[in-house]
Amino acid sequence: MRIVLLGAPGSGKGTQAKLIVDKLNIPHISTGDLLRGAIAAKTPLGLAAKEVMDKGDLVSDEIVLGMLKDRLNQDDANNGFILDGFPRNVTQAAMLEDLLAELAMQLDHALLIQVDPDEVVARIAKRAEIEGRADDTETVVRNRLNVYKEQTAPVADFYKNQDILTEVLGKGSIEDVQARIQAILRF
Ligand code: B4P
Repeated sequence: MRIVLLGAPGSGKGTQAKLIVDKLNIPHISTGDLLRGAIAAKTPLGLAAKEVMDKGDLVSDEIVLGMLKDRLNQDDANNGFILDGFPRNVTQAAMLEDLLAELAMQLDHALLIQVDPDEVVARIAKRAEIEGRADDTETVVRNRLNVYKEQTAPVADFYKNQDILTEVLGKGSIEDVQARIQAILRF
């Protein structure tokens, strides 16, 4: 199964993706995690990405696509994957479509996790206390939410037009949300 997970920052994409891969045995590909890995390894790409991520802006489409292409070419992605945090704008959605066509692959589902902005801010504030991520401060989170509204929300229409979009209520416990996702994906 090939799945794209969409949603605002803190909507639960990463949290839900980890639970889905445990059940479906497909890789969880998070562009946020790939970028944080490059930062931790202090690669030139990571250093360039860090400055942009710390402000809550989007890293360049070319950098993210290059990373994603390398990841999708690994053997474990042959039988399916869950993409978390990609595509982040309509350009990336079109780039993904081209890349999948090149690999003779097709998406099965785009899931949009819907959570109120106040809930998202509260969740990220909690994570900030635990993990101390540089982009989880209140000012940066507000910018990330604006970037989401302006650039990422339109991606939902892209998949709605392809008839593969399903909205998932992201309210309630992690288990509640997972149960809704499992009902949609039927596993
Ligand atoms: P991401 O790593 O994607 O960060 P995120 O949006 O905060 O993650 P997520 O939404 O998965 O958080 P989660 O739900 O797990 O991106 C970070 C940055 O990387 C971006 O701002 C951008 O700069 C860059 N980037 C990434 N992809 C890019 C791309 N394609 N193009 C360009 N730039 C890109 O968790 C949130 C918190 O909520 C957790 O603490 C979790 O425990 C909690 N939570 C989850 N579900 C809950 C529930 N039901 N109830 C209560 N708490 C819950």
